[in-house]
Amino acid sequence: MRKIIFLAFCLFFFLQESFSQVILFHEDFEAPGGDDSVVSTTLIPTVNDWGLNTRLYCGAYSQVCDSCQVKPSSITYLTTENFSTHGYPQVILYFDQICKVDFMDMATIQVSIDGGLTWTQLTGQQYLGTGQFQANGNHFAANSYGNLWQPASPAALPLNPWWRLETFDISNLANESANVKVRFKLQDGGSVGPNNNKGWYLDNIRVEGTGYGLSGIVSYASPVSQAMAGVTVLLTISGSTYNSAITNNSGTYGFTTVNPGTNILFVNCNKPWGGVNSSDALLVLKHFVGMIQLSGLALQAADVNGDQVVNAADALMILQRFTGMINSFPSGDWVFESPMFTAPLTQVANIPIQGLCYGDVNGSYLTPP
Ligand SMILES: [Ca+2]
Ligand SMILES: [Ca+2]
Ligand SMILES: [Ca+2]
Ligand SMILES: [Ca+2]
Repeated sequence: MRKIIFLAFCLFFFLQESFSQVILFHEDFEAPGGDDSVVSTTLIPTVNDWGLNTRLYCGAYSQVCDSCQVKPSSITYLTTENFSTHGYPQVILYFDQICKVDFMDMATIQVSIDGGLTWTQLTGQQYLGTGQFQANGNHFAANSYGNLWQPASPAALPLNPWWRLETFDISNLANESANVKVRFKLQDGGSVGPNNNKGWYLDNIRVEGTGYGLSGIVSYASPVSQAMAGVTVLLTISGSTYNSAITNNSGTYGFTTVNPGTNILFVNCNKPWGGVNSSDALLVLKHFVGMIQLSGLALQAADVNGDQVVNAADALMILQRFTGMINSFPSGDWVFESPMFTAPLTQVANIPIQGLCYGDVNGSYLTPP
């Protein structure tokens, strides 16, 4: 249920924001799932493990975090389940933390791209936050935010205003990998044990990927194709539009991120209809009697009555509209290609889209700007 609610939440934001990242991993420790997508392990098992904590939490809907106090002469890990970053050249790790840990103990973060066999420690090279991290030797401690975490008072009890959001760009370590894990490593150092410090608190661990972008030119399928500015390109999955873009003066549309799944592009165009005369009707008749073979977009544009076949009825209707006997087609005014592709994309994609006015089988229309 937690995941369903979360997916609905994500969908809401995909609809609200024009450029969204894709969430590749997420753990908020909330009920009913609790800490079900992370695993706690320790080198010397004791009762003092990573565990849910309901006294501290971060975020409006949060009621629980995960925490661990330094264990004497030991190392404790909180490790995420595997997730894939395939198709995402940019990968960002976020988490909220209170690191009320003695400076000589070591709270570090590591990334694996082989399902946990080997690990790479995150350093200042990846860190995008404002806490003291690299200067600490690439670990967090009670001194990471000046006096906020009261480094001079080891026994001070952490409070909810102490939460800080951390951001690491792990793209250079963990992009395009099928078996990525992140782990939080808490290691005893200096004097044995936590030195009265309450420990490390984590909430809202998430990894977001930015996929390969998609762009292309929308053009009118005339013999010399004409770029179409100001038309709307819709990005859809399963019939639902989750993003849209308007073509610029060069007819170019662009999307920075594409949601995973089978995507179909559609075009909305409100430009005036035109380009149709008896030459088009003649081409449709020639196609009907087998003298020529219309195909692709021209064939679609020929079916002006929208009955899925191209015959003399379409040719007649084209003549009727050209001569002003009718002023619309059952099919509508515009037809565009609707390219389909699968995401995540494996590289930057360029997908051109062509359109025609219904009836303009020979593409003679000079489209308005
Ligand atoms: Ca939480
Ligand atoms: Ca210690
Ligand atoms: Ca027809
Ligand atoms: Ca024409």
